[in-house]
Parts: sequence; C-alpha cells; structure tokens
Amino acid sequence: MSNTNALTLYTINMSHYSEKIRWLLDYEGIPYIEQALTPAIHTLPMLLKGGRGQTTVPLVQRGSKRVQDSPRIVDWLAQEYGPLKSLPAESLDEIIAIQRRFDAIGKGVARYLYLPGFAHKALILDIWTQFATPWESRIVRAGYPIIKPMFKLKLKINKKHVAIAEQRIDAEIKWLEARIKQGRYLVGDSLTIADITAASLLAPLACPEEHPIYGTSEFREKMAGVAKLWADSPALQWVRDIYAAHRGQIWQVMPNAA
Ligand SMILES: N[C@@H](CCC(=O)N[C@@H](CS)C(=O)NCC(=O)O)C(=O)O
Repeated sequence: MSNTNALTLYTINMSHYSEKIRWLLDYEGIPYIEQALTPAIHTLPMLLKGGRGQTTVPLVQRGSKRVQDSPRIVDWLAQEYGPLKSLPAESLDEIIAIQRRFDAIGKGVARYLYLPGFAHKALILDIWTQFATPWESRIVRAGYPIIKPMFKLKLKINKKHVAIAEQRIDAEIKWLEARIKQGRYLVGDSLTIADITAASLLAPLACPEEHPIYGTSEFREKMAGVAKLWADSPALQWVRDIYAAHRGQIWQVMPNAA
C-alpha cells in the first residue's frame, strides 16, 4: 500500500471515542497507522485537519481526505471499505440508533470521571504525556495549572453537569441491562458497531483489563473508583465480557507519537 492510500488514525490514548474507531478498524481488519496526540497539544492540529471548527479526536486521514467525528468516520469507512461485517445492511437503522444513544453519553462519562480524577494530578499527567515528545511533556506539565481549568470549563466538569451526567449514564446503563436480557449482542447475533460503540463509550467506567489505560489498577482505583454505583452491574459486566470475547490485543503495534 502506498503512503497516499495508507489510513492514519489520530487519537488520544485516554479517548473512548478514539477507542471506538480503533476497535472498528481492528475488528474489520482495515490497516491503519495510529498517531497518538498529546492532550492540549492536539488542539491546533485537529482544528486545522478537521476543518469543522472542532478540535476533537478521533480523526482519520487518507491522502488529502480527512474525516473527523466518530459517526461520520463510521459512515466514511463503510463507504470506502464496505461492506463491513459490523454494519449489516438489514439492521442498519437500529445499529445507527444505538450508536447515537451511546455516543451521546461519551462526554458525560468523561465529565463524570475527570471531576474526581483531577485530584490525582500525577496520574493525569502521566497518562496525558505517554506519547509526548520531551518538549510537549514540558509544556503540558508546566501549563497544567492553566490547561486544567480550561479543560474543566470546556468539558463542563462541575458538580451540576456531573450530576446530570450521572443520571444520563444511569438511564443508558438501565437501557443496556434490559437489552442484553434479550441476547448477547445488541442487534442480531453477532458483533456490530452498536456493541462496539456501547462497549467503548462505557469502557472507562467498566475498566476492561484488555484496555491499556482503563485496565490499569491505578486508573480503576483513582479515576473509575467513583463508578462504584455501577461497578457490578450486568451492563458493565457485559462491557468486560464483550472486550474479553472480541477486542483482542489493543496496540499490537504501538502508536506513533504525533
Ligand atoms: N462527537 C465526537 C466526540 C469526540 C470527543 O469528544 N473526543 C474527545 C476525546 S474522548 C476530545 O477530542 N476532546 C478534546 C477536545 O474536544 O479538544 C466523536 O464522536 O468523535
């Protein structure tokens, strides 16, 4: 494959939306190169590459084509690399509706974990700088007193919005519990993007051991400790089971630092 045809996935190591697309690519056997960005440093490159006034990861690039925002990436991958086994045509509408409902709680999940997580500065900085160059690491560490309040403002990490997030997550967890009573998979009898989205977006709460960030004991204790409310719920157990059965090894090839 020539470089123009190579697919690059831009991620942040802790990002669950990035994990959703990484998982989809791995599951579909679509070759890609992962470029891991450092939080805060990611802002300008993603703004410029995305061209939509957004600074978010994931973003995929092939040649001059760039696609930002995970549901748009799913659509584009289906067009370019389809048919995808995780998007069976006969159940498309149902799968996309479930993708939408779990995409909608992703920011709430991040908000919910960061509020108590920010008490653990050393852990946050270690995660944020995992793929940083030495100068990026220095910028993020020195700039943390400014980056943290900006991040809190942007993601609405405050008691009021965390309380709303808790209610919304709880409602989706209850929905998931009812759904998995009907079968192992959310739609049909095989893994689809509905399962991949639900499992990825809830993974920071479920802490599946396969995930290199969420699966560590330090993350479990310091970031996800607050999710005790649901820790033993059938929904989060389902997330761990789906990871164990279908995720395989994450980062078979380590990402490049971008
Ligand atoms: N709707 C977007 C949401 C992506 C998103 O919120 N990504 C977070 C990381 S999990 C992010 O990039 N945050 C940093 C920023 O907004 O600059 C998607 O589905 O891709």
